[in-house]
Amino acid sequence: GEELQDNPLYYKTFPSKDLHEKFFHDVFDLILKEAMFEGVQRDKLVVRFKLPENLEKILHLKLGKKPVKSQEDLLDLLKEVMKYSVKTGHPYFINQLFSGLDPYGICAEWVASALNSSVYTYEVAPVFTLMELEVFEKMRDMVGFPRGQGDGLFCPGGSMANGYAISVARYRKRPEVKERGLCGMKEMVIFVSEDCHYSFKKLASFQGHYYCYYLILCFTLPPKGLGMKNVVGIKVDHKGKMIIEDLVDKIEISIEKGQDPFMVAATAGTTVLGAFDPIEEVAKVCQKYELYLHVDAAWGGGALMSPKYRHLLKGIEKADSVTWNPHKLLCAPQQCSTFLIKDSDVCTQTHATKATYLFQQDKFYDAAYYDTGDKHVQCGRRADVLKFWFMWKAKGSEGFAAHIDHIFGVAEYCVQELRSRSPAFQLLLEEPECTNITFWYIPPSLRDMNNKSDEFWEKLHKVAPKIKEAMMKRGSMMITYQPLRNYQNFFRLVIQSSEVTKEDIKYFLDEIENCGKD
Ligand code: ABU
Repeated sequence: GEELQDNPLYYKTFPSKDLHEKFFHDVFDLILKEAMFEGVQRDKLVVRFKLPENLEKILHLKLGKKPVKSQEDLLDLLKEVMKYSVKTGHPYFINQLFSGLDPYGICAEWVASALNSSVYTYEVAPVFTLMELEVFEKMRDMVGFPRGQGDGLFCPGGSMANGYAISVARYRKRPEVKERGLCGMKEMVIFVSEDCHYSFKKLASFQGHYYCYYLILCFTLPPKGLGMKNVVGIKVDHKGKMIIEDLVDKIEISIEKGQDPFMVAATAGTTVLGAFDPIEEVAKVCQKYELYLHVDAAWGGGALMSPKYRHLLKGIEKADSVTWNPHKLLCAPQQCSTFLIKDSDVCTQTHATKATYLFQQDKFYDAAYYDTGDKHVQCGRRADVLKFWFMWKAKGSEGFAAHIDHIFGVAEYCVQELRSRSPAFQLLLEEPECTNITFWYIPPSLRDMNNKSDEFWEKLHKVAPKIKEAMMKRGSMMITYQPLRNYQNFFRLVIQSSEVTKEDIKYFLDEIENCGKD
């Protein structure tokens, strides 16, 4: 065919019907085949795993001065990308807190990409601005904030949503922080459960510097600021839920030390065990000590859609703010993370800098209300709202409820199946609250050992990584494992795609047994 660089349009950033139309169709056919339909069938691999040094040799990654020869070559590059990428939409991908392929969500994501918007001003993103207002109101209503009032932000991931909570809570407690940072402040403290998401530590450190003025003064002056050490872990019970007595004790200790506690973050659906903290009780403590209450429902928030399961988040309406990621339990395409807050103005008060080139106050429409960008920390921002709004249109709240009920039902089946396969499998949590199912696989050679001995646990710790390696190399499925507190490596099976069936659960457990033969 014609060499790409012989075409005078080859360098343009605008699609040409002559040059690109067939290419678009070819790419679209490829996506449908490899990522949507044939490529994610159960008889296909989840991953063609290669070690980095081998994958580097297969992929044509090096960049040069000249373009590739032809569009066929470009298409081959995309085929290569698809071939060696993990098929996270495959029903046997149960590795992470996202999976599945929502057809309407994916289509809307393509539309958002094609429109290439940036949702900071109404003039640039009129439809998405109004759409965000509608989606946030509806989500706040589901959370139970009075009359659905408040504000909302789409964030680049749940970590950033938790970071917004820290930022806003800190501003609420010490508004001078906006101008002066933490200079001269007392040591500020956040309380989280031991099993909370790691983002709280990261974002506390990101937003505040933990320091002493001079090394020599460290011994005489109290430390200042906000760092990882100021995120205090609260003990959890056997189910992974925050223990209220320990929360109260640690708040009291912090006050006695002369620190400045300002926030408690409860978790609704912890990352590993799927535990729901007792929000109502946490809220009472927050009220007593006048602390900001954030609920990280990034994972468990989807359960709010189901009349059957929303009780898991009882009390969430008492929170000041909530993180809720529809790309998790609700299967919206990545990324779809929200920060919802009861106070309508505080995000703007905390973050706005009124950049005059973007947020002109003398616009011909109500820019103070409709130019939503200044309350974010980001400037440019994708229209993540579209996929979620479109999915909601396609399913209605009832469709989301049916999805949640289905996946919780499959998770309950998985627990029964694991019990029935004892002694090969042992549950960590006998009665998980969310769709995280945590368990050990006990290979035949360990089944007669004393399961209280250190030797047993040392050996068992090595089992899950070996099984994971075997399944990755086979490409047959992907499930994650981890240690947690005193627990040695165990598997975490998570279900969020309503494509996963009871038959699939049997396949997962059979495959773990196959990979785990001594
Ligand atoms: N940040 C939560 C996602 C981690 C996971 O998929 O397990």
